[in-house]
Parts: sequence; C-alpha cells; structure tokens
Amino acid sequence: MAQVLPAERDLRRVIGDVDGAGDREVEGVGEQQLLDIYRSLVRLRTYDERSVVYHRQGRIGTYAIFWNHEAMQAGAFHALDDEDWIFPSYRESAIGLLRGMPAETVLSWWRGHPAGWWNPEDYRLASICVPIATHVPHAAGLAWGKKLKGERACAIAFFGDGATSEGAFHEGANFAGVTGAPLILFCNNNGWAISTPVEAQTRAQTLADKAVGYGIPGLRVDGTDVLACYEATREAVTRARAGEGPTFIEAVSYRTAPHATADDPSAYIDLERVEEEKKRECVGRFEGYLTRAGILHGDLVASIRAEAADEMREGIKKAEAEPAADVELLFSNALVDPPASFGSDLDELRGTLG
Ligand SMILES: Cc1ncc(C[n+]2csc(CCOP(=O)(O)OP(=O)(O)O)c2C)c(N)n1
Ligand SMILES: [Mg+2]
Repeated sequence: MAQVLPAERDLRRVIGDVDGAGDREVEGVGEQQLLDIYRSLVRLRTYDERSVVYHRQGRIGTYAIFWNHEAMQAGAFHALDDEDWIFPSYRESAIGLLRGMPAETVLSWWRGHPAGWWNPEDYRLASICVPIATHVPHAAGLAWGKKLKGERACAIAFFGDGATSEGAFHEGANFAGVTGAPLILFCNNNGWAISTPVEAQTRAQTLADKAVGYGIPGLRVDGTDVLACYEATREAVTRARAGEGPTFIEAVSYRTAPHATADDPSAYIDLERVEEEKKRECVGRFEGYLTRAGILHGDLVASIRAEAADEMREGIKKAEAEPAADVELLFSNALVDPPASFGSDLDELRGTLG
C-alpha cells in the first residue's frame, strides 16, 4: 500500500494539449466550481505580477515570486474545506487571499509591517514559513491533534523540492506516518532549490519515492495542471477524513521565474527550457481548457482580471496607509530582562530613524 503506484510514476494530467487532445473531466466538478477555481488562479496570478511591480517601485521588500505555481496552490486549496488547516511556505504567501484574507495583510507581511501578522485560528492558516521545512512537523502535530480530538479537519503543508532534503521534512513525514495523522504533504517540485537542481539533491528516482519509507502513498501530478492538482488533493483529503492517514503529493513543474526578486537565475538555469515552459504556463492552460469546454469567454476573462486588479490596488493603498510600526516591537517579545542600557539604546535608535 505504501508505494508509488506504477500508474503514478507518470505525471497525472486532466488538461490536455492546446488542441484539446487528452482533455478529461474531474468527476463531480461542475461549471461553477471550475469558474471558482479559475477566479482563484487569476487572483493569485494578479497578486504575483503586481507584487513584482510593487517590489521594483520599492513598495514591498524582497519577494518570492510564484508565477506558474498558482495551479498547485489553487488546485490544492479548492480540494479543502474551510475547517482544514493550511501551512504555507514563502512560495504560497498569498494563499490566504483564497480564505478571505485581505490583500493588504499579505502585502504588509512583505513590507515587514506587523499589520501583516494574523491569528492563525482566524483563517485556519499558519504563518508563512521561511525556514525550509520547519512547518512540516507543526502541520503533522496539528493534524494528529485533530485526529486525537475526533475532529473532521485535516491539514496541508506546502513545501518545495529542496525541503525534502531537510531533516524537518523527514521528521514530520515520519511522525505523520506513524500517528496516521490526516495530513497532506504537498511538494512543489519546481526543479530548483534556489540554484541547486533537484538532481544534485537526491538519488531517489522521484520525490514521491521518499514517501515509501514512511509508509505513506505518493502521487505525482503535473504541477501546472490545476485540475490534476485538485483531483490528487481531493483524493488525499478523502483518505485523511477516512482515517487512512497522510498522503504525499509531488507536483512537478520547471521554475519559470527567479527564485525571488533578489535572484538572477541566468547564471544557472536553462533559459531555453524556461521559454518553452512559459508557453504552457498554468493560467493560460486552464483558460484554454475552459474555452474549449465553452465555459469561458473573453468578457468573463476581462471582468475576472479587472476584479483581481482592483483587489490589489485597494490592498496596496491600505497597506501603505498603515502608520509606521514602533521599532520597539523588534525587541519587545525578545527580551524578558532588558539590559540596563536598553531604554537609552532604543532612544538612540529612534533618533537615528528620525
Ligand atoms: C532552514 C533553511 N535553510 C536554508 C534556507 C535558505 N533558503 C531559502 S529558499 C531555499 C531553497 C528552497 O528550495 P525549495 O524547497 O525547492 O523551495 P522553492 O523555493 O523552490 O519553492 C533555501 C536553501 C532557509 N530559508 N531555511
Ligand atoms: Mg524548488
């Protein structure tokens, strides 16, 4: 049972080629749900593209671009219920939008402002995790807790291929396997951990193979196919709710954007491959699928994009209207017994900042 099924070695796909060859349907998913998924994709894409612009304008700090990762995030998200917990990495920083979090909250996070902090309970959304893989044991613990309490909710942890080289991933995966925690381990395998290719990180044939050692089933999907991501996550959620424990999903893509705004991938990435991959980026692929199915047309696309652009315009306005935070916040939760000089040091710092 705990194996990468032979049928899963190839990447699962629902969306076919541009001419429609290979398109199939996901059982039980109607027109309205397809459009909801599309709206989420567009909101994430808009968030990402606007953020790169805001960064260049100096309005947010260094930013982890998730262009062409939207299908994994929206696909997985729509397979969850409202009560299920999400543990994002920096790559899924804006997934809270889909849970009703205002854009200004996420933008504030990237501005390093405390208005970008939230109570995880409010959105069933843990804080954005930057130390690679350290949220995996937290997610496993929360999921196990839900099981012990007899609650229906499950948890999902998003992380990258590089995270599977970290101890915390293995601790979390093992713990979830042993406890049968209702957890989905969603691995975004974009081929790179900054400049380290996945081939330099592991001798495993697939990342899903790593699940086998923990007694967890592994699935492999095309990470730019939003419906394949949705379908695989829905299966994992069904297993979790049935008391069958965790599932590992490896969603495969090729990173088409820099790791973050501070990175210049031209020194290491295959630029020709990037151009090829951009032609089949995930939002356009889903638009093609929906158009072929007669569900999407130009006016609808335009209005959904306009709504998403408005959301961002409003969000950045509100984030920038936040008064600057007091610098004392940097220290107030760090020092139980501040040194004698703390008060005067702080005054000096305030003076320096004007
Ligand atoms: C514990 C830890 N070590 C190192 C880093 C520095 N670092 C930031 S991103 C990154 C690569 C992560 O790659 P991957 O897990 O594939 O995620 P991706 O960025 O591709 O989504 C590293 C090593 C970190 N944030 N945390
Ligand atoms: Mg990666």
